[in-house]
Amino acid sequence: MKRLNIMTTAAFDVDPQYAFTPECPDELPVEGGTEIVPELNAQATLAAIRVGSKDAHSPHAIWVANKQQPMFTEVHGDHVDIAWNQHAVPGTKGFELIAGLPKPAEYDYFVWKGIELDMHPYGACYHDLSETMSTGVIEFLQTRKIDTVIVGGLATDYCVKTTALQLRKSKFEVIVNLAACRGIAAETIEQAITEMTTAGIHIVRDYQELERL
Ligand code: VGL
Repeated sequence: MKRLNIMTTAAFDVDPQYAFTPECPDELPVEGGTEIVPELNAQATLAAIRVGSKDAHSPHAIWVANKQQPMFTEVHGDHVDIAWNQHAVPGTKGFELIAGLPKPAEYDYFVWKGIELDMHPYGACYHDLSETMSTGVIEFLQTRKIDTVIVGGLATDYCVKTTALQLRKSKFEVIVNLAACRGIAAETIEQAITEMTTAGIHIVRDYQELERL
């Protein structure tokens, strides 16, 4: 890939919320989730624009796991797939960005996703699973003449992967910084890396490798 040009590069913080950290054990805790903050901040120094996203879910969403509908069971609907533990409910700790990150209003663009009871998107670029209703972030990056996006966040194997693939489909050069991500399970992380590489996404180990590009 060609050298990183700060002026045309954006950094994307995907769902770096307590919901996906061990601080919220009843939500979707990802080992080491809070450790990504210094890497997200470091990669942002290589970018002119910083954008971010957050899950914003109702406790009454149809995909919330319960006794009748345990986690991972199939949920029927156009924009839901499987049941997940309740997570990232506005007003709770799980909704908050991990300490050390900017506040949402301090980003250049910010996406809140999954507010509808019958929609559970993974990627931050579309509100729906069929990827037709834009959240506006791709158009924002295009307007700002961004051609390269460095991506990190939680979790590698779900929301980070889907966001990176969506950006790639819109012709951005996409770099996923593994040190700025943590994933849910080793097997799905491996699969995600293969899928992203196949799509032409660059994978780097950490900020130091990014700096050398
Ligand atoms: C996520 C599973 C369910 C994520 C969100 O942010 O990666 N994963 N909801």
